[in-house]
Amino acid sequence: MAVLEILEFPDPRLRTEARPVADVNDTIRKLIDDMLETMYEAPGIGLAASQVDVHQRVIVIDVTEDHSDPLIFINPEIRVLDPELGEYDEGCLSVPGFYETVNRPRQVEVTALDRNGERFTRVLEGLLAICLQHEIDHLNGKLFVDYLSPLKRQRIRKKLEKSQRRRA
Ligand code: QAP
Ligand code: CO
Repeated sequence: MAVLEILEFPDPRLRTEARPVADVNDTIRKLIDDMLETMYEAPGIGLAASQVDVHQRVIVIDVTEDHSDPLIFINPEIRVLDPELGEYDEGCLSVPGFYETVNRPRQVEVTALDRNGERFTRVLEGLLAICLQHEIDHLNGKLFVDYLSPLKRQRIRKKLEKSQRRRA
């Protein structure tokens, strides 16, 4: 297993639309294991392959404190079950240090493939529902900062560019 480099906003590669996985094989399973290790090491609760510069539709999520419930979603499709929007203070490993309120549907049904390529369907609510929608946005080249005002987004971009220059 390996810890992968996480792309940071405003890296243009985060805007790439990810392609569906054609075959859930050992290469994809290795990617999943590396993504889980990368997410746990960060630490974070969700990671999309786009964030590690792999533009395939793969997401890992674990909202438990003890890393006991890793969830894998390959080629996820969601359907909104409860269109009522809930507010959540979201963060992102690609936007380190910034948390802002985003509104999203509270309850969704997801159909996806698991790490064996088996299709499953699950109803998600609470943080899991929010996190899955956030990660699917990544697969579509979208970031939570896109929901903020242009002024807020610009401020975040300037601060992150500055810290990226300091590290370079
Ligand atoms: C997405 O985000 C998410 O700023 C997952 O300095 C987050 O794991 C969806 C993280 C909240 C819904 C609600 C962020 C770690 C982790 C940071 C994460 C940071 C270090 C973010
Ligand atoms: Co994110």
